Amino acid sequence: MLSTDLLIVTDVQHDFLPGGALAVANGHEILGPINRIAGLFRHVILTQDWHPPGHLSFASSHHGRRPFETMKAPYGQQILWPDHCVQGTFGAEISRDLHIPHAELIIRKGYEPGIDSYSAFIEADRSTKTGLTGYLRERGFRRIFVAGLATDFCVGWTALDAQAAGFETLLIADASRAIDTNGSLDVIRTDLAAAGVAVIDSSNLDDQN
Ligand code: VGL
Ligand code: ZN
Repeated sequence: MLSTDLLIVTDVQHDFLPGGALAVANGHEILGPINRIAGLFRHVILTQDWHPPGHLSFASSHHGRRPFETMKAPYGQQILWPDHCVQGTFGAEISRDLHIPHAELIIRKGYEPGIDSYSAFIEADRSTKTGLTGYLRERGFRRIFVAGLATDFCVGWTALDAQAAGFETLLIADASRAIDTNGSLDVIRTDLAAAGVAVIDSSNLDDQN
């Protein structure tokens, strides 16, 4: 891989893995591929979903609401989730089975009590920025590869925003798994294709220079 390539490993946290509060089906299957491809990249960063207790995205924060229902938030439609990735809890920790000692940055997101953030770049209100675009530009990265959990939310939205920020963006499908609620996987596939994000397989990386 080139020195201007970056891998973003998204939300490989206990709560998204089997046994976790918002377990992604077969989420653990990405660990092998991610650990392997991370070694191909000189530059890797991690993201970490990081919510305060009582976060707006939690169904438990709204009387009578159930997980996976949709609610109208001040900034638009919001899917309600089980409590997950609460700051400082075991579930919010990055999995110990992820072996990427050379990861250079962990970017946390979703810490605003009243705003969700699937994307590592811009929160769900679509105006609050995390600062990641500036960080990547200052460091001179050109090509951004995204993998992790979950394809139809944090991985997909991060890839869309990376592409929109002007980076050539590739999503590594076999190193990601989806939640797939109410057709969300089909929606993100359509959006990624429309935006020009390439969806590739991790085996393609061995052929990249
Ligand atoms: C995610 C739902 C809620 C994700 C985070 O990492 O894809 N999904 N919070
Ligand atoms: Zn979350």
